[in-house]
Amino acid sequence: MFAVSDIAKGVAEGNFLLLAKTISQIENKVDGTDAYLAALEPTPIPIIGITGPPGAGKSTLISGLVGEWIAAGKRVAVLSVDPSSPFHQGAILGDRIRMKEWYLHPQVFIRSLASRGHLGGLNSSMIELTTLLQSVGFDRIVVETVGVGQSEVEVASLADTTVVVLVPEAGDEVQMMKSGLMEVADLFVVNKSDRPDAQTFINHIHQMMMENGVSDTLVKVIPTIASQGVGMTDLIQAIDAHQLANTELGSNKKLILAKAIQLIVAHKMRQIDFKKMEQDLEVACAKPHFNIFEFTQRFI
Ligand SMILES: Nc1nc2c(ncn2[C@@H]2O[C@H](COP(=O)(O)OP(=O)(O)O)[C@@H](O)[C@H]2O)c(=O)[nH]1
Ligand SMILES: [Mg+2]
Repeated sequence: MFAVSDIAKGVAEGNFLLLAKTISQIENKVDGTDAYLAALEPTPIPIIGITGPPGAGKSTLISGLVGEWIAAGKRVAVLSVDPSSPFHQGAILGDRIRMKEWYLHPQVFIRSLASRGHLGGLNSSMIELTTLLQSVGFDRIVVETVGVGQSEVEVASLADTTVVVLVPEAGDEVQMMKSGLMEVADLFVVNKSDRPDAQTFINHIHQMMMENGVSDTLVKVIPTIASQGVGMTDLIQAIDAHQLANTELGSNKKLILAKAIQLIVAHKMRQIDFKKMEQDLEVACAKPHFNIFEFTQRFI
């Protein structure tokens, strides 16, 4: 694996080749990955998670944020995770078009990741990859995920600030309740606010927040028109304010604890021989009175 200092040197010069290779190595868990990760010296750069339904304008929004950040001299990394679906290629192509002006910019690293069949939709190496990005000189780290399945909940357990992007459309309010978005959102963005029903929708979110005991001094609702670059400054201010509050409240410690547990569970899972489990099950099931507790004990 490559020396972190060489990767950081490349990042400083706008050459992301070694970084890209290292990301692939980590995703593939090549030999030595655990030791490599354990030797990283990450900076506590907050991770910004952007989630929401497909087509809400997440990539367009990120493109706008990137524009503001690089103008301020920041280096930005964007990881976008798409569910592995027949539309995966299409989604990546779409993102490429949306973020095209940044693909070759020396201050911007963009990488699309497959979700690799991981249950909730997030790539299973996200904690590893974001920690790598925190160690090689980026100032802003963004993770884009499509809000399907459990991915909002997962991104909330990864990101210091979770931004939920919605669009003013009838029926969304019902969806929002179902998927528990109230619990995961640190900020709501109502994108496509050029639509006539935007204000009604914003009012609705405020009302739902009240019903769910979510304080609107903590969780802001920001209207944007990403395709016109409207609202980017407000959003950046809200993100910065949330991260400041987060540190003051000590919420970042809770997040670290949750990530530690996640990593330990993942590590334990890797030790289980699922092939053998399947074979043993054949035998165990053939006997009368199969007991699942007795059976699982052998694998714990
Ligand atoms: N009318 C309008 N269209 C937008 C806005 N933001 C994004 N779009 C369009 O919505 C479509 C989906 O955007 P995209 O960023 O790919 O959404 P994502 O799937 O959430 O990443 C694109 O055609 C964008 O041009 C907006 O504020 N207003
Ligand atoms: Mg997108």
